[in-house]
Amino acid sequence: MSLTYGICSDAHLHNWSAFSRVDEKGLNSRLGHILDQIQRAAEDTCKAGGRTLYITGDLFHVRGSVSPTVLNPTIDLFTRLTTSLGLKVRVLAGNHDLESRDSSALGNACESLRTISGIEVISTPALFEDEKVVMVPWYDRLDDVRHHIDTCLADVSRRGEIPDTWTLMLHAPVNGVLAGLPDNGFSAAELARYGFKRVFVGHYHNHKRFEGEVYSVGATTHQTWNDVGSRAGYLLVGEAEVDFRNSSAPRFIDLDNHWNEAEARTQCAGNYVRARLGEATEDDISQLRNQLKDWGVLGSLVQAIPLPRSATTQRRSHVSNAPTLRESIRGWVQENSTFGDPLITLCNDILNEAEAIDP
Ligand SMILES: [Mn+2]
Repeated sequence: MSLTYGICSDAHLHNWSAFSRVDEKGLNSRLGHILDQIQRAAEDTCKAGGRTLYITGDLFHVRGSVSPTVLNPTIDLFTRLTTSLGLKVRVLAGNHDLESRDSSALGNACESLRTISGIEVISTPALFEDEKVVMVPWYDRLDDVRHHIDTCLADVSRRGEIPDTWTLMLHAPVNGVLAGLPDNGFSAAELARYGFKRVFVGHYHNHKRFEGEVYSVGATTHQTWNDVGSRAGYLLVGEAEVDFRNSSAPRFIDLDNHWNEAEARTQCAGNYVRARLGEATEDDISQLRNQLKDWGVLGSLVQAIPLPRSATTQRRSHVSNAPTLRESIRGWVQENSTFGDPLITLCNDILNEAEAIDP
């Protein structure tokens, strides 16, 4: 029996609009990138000697409605994975796959794949003896998830086995995967305490490894500006190790002013790049856009507070009469605070964010 398998999560198959094109066959280019990454994960799983690809939820993006131009290429891909590669694919229900709040076969969009031989769709908790994997789909309330994990554990012990030879896969929030979110999910420590060999969790879009062999799988690719800085890709799981492979799909990145020319080229090429200019004229903006294009970006978003082309002098004289909001803040910080320049920079960044527009 092979003890190697692959795991993908949070593919969010969708006709994404930002930066997408439609190819000659009518396929959305961004949907194509995601399908390609699932295929890559499947191929790498086979190369590593694995026979199964697990998908830990949110295969689809739009709850309760999957468009034919998304569904049909997805069916084609999964058919190829099971026929050409001979893989088994196990697809767990995530919240985005579901029309309902809790997982059920009737409301799970992934069930449309179950007619493909070799695809198993997990809409209710299930144990797979062949690779000793427990899968628990999405339930809105954490206590329901806990209840289902307990039931599966009871099933494991009824088989005369101990949990530490089994692996748990679920779709649920885990605290500490994404910065800035309140801790209202599972703690990794709680999941580790169940005593499984490993726990793999889909839902939050960032790959992260916790103490106690608990892993946030991470999304298959970047999807929006919320993903800047997150780790997207897929996992190859062996008996002794878990290997994270970065997605090779375009990423959403922020232009960093500290990059030199060569670094900027490397970082920008083939990615979607956001740049914040602050106050800038139309000329500044188009100059930066051309620069980004020259560096090979696939798409760019330049955020700026536009100034009229010829108004520089006018603005200066205006400024001398009445301070801008930025100048007022600078003045206040200098007079009243010991934090000085770092605080002024922080305030300006917040203002840039608040005032930013996509021209
Ligand atoms: Mn989710």
